[in-house]
Amino acid sequence: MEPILQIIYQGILDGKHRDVEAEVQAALQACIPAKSILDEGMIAAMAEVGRLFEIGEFYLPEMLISARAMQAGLAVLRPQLKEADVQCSGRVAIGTVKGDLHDIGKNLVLMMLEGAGFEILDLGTDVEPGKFVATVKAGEVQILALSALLSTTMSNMKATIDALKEAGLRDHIKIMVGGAPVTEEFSRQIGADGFAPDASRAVALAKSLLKA
Ligand code: B1M
Repeated sequence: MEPILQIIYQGILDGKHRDVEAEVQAALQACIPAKSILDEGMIAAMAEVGRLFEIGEFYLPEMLISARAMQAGLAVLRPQLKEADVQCSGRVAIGTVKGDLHDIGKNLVLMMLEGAGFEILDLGTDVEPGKFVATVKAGEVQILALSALLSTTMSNMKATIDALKEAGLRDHIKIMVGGAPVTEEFSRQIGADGFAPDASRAVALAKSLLKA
């Protein structure tokens, strides 16, 4: 790994958000591709944070300060995630489902979609099924993108889809799902239109859903 990516990785583990911000900037200036910074420096660090939490070496405060450092680095990368000369590809409402406060993956998907020309309505985290329903009812988006990071909140993806069915709106919208515990099989079981395992495949999926 490039030494500067190692520094970013360590900065996220140590929760040094100002250093991460500065080093991501420096890496971009050194012409390191945004994708390498993201995958090798930043996402790899968050995976390690998760591992340390699992084995009891990190607690919630450490996870939180690492998350803050990750968000600081993402903010610097955001303009770099834009594809050249993109036109509006469609409109997407995105949110993390009810009970779930994780938003880093959701924000990354949002940024990549935005970079590919989608207009985004960010509903935030802990989004009640009723809020997704109201958004679809308003008729301004073509895709709902649901994120969940907890095995206990995945079921709220199904609750959201069921609420849309009850409101008679299921056929008015394409629904895509993702997040660490979510699988292709789960997405089929709950009646979503598609699943993407990561942010770049989320862009490809969103494009294909609008063609379908
Ligand atoms: Co939480 N947490 N956390 N956490 N946290 C996990 C998810 C966990 C796996 C850690 C662990 O035990 N190893 C575990 C879940 C276990 C499980 O249910 N299977 C866990 C737990 C248990 C918890 C709490 C319950 C802890 C507690 O309170 N005891 C608690 C729950 C709070 C709640 O939500 N109600 C909690 C809290 C937190 C923090 C608030 C401290 C913080 C979140 C801060 C924030 O998001 N602003 C946090 C963090 C940081 C993590 C880990 C360490 C990192 C998550 C992350 O940001 N990853 C995480 C461990 C891990 O994931 N290895 C963990 C980086 C991000 C880029 O990846 O989000 O997976 P990810 O997104 C990817 C893909 O999943 C995909 O694309 C993204 C980019 O490629 N993707 C989509 C995501 N959404 C998508 C949507 C799509 C398509 C693709 O289409 C719509």
